[in-house]
Amino acid sequence: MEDEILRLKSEAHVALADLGKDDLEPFRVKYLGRKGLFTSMMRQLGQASAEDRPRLGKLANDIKQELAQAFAAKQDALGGGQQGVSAVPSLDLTLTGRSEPCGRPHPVTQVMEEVCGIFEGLGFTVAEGPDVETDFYNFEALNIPPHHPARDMHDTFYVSDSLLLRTHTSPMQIRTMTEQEPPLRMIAPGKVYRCDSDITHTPMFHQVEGFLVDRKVSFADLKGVLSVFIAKMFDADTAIRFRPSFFPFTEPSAEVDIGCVICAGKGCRVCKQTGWLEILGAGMIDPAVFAKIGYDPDQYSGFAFGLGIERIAMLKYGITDIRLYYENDLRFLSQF
Ligand code: 2U9
Repeated sequence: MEDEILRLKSEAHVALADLGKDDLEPFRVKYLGRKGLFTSMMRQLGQASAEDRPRLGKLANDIKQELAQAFAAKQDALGGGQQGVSAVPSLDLTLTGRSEPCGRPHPVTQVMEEVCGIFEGLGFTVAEGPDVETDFYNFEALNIPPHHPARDMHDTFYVSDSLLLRTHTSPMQIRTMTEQEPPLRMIAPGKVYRCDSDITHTPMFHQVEGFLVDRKVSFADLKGVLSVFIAKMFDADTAIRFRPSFFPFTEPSAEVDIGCVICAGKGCRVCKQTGWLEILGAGMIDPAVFAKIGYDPDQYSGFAFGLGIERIAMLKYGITDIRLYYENDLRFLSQF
């Protein structure tokens, strides 16, 4: 029996040496398969004496293993390996799978949705409009006539003499007022464009502007709405202050600061040692704007506000360079 095992071994190795790619599977079936020569040889071991059986069994097993490895090497060499038919298992089904990286909304989108969600909770509707606007909706109707110095501040990208990339989302408020009568309570989120680029400015950024128009709307209403927004967006006990300012489309106007979220008002590099961070601008809609779109300023009053989403997200997450948002570096984006 031992001679028979050794003869089968050398026959198989000679056959393996001459194997071509098409002969792989027939070889495997003939020598290593469930009904192959080695398997039937093992079965015949039952006829060997009880004394020889363990030694012969081990010999036949070792030779089969060795042949299976030589066969797998041949398969690799010929490029003929096939999952499931390989003599040596090439697939470990017990291994845990590789996890696929999972995408998520961009941090600017996340903050945009959070801001819009807060105002929607306060009863504001959402209106979106075109990125390419007319001079009338972007400037003229907002009390910014040609040659007004405020036009310089907006660093406008012009498409033609009368068409431009909107520098704020205020045109949507004008469009809404020309189509609907008060009471109105609306926010306008979207992309805006200004020819400006440094660590706090990108040529495209996102704004949410909002306005409320009705009879007897006062600055107190503006303070109430913005206080609720800030308490929900940051901490409930965040300090707020309104500083007088100027915008051509609001009178009076204010810039709104919150107590520095980094140093809690003590003074640090981010708040330039003031303890305060500017987060939005606001004011009572200038009667001249109402006159432009045909509302009677004696009947209606309203407030408006505007905020930059990238800036809010920078303050919320402690981001120091606005350009990081638009470099598509997953090491940055996957943190949010
Ligand atoms: C209408 C009337 C008034 C919108 C306003 C601001 C103040 C403001 C800036 C915040 C940061 C722009 O993104 S930013 O650079 N915006 O300070 N925006 S009041 O006022 C309006 C809008 C529409 C009809």
